[in-house]
Amino acid sequence: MKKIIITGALGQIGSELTMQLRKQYGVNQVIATDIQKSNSDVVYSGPFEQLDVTDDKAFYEIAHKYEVDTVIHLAALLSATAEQKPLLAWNLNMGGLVNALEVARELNLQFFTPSSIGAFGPSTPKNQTPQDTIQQPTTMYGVNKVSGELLCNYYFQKFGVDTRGLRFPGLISYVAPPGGGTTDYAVEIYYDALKKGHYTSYINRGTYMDMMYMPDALNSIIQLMEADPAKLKHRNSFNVSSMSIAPEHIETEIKKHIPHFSLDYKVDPIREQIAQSWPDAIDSSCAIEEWGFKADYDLTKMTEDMIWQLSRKFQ
Ligand code: AKB
Repeated sequence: MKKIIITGALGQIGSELTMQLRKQYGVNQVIATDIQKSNSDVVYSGPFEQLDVTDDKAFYEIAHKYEVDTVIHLAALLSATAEQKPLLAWNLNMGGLVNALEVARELNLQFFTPSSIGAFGPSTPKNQTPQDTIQQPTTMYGVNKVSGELLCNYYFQKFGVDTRGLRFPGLISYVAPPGGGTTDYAVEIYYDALKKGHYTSYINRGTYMDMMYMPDALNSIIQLMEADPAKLKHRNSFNVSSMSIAPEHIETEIKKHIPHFSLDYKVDPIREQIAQSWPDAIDSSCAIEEWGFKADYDLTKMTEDMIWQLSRKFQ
């Protein structure tokens, strides 16, 4: 039975992944950690430790104390915040990652960390972006993600650490909000649709980005971690996407449920520029071939579920 330590467990992915893994592997098999402590199910439903991932000793001690066999390292700053605080992003994103990899090497742990569509840049092919292609990002977040992918591959090749990763698109969820990302608009639009019947988008009409609904993201992490290593030609990290969309496509879907919904635009030049530097639509075929990646939700099905879940939440 797996025993997993998760960093950034109170973040957008961590909040849901922790609960799903506890359901799947048992409550005491999943050690949630985060730099902060909050009034959340993640903290009270099983083991929880406060951990600053840049503190290598504390990281090692917690992993050692609980005798874990897997580390899922999620703690990181997202793209828009990283652009505002580049030095903090470097120190946290790279410092945290190398500490997590060292713990995995020292304790012989399986390892997962997410990369992102942010690992691509303006010189990357925009459509059907291949798994192996030019990666010259122009953001601090992207620099962190490319360096992180290379570092994870290095730990696999040099030390035999079983490192695995996914290049996530924007993740959409009704549970925990994202914070500081470029793709956050695609979550905010649903909240505002229900609360105000209106959303002002900071991403421009016609700006495409890849997205994925959180249940598909969680399943893809679990599936990749359980995949037969002999079948993996790639490691860090796999392209995965379920849809390539611009704000007006979400508007059309929301209007099917909330006909009076309206969308206008007040473009934020920083986040728009980041979005413009990323692909429009990445190609997930290596993930499909090597470990059977499959997304259950397209935009229509995701919108139905988001609206239903958020309506219940706001009742
Ligand atoms: C962000 O917008 O920074 C993230 C990502 C795509 O990695 N959601």
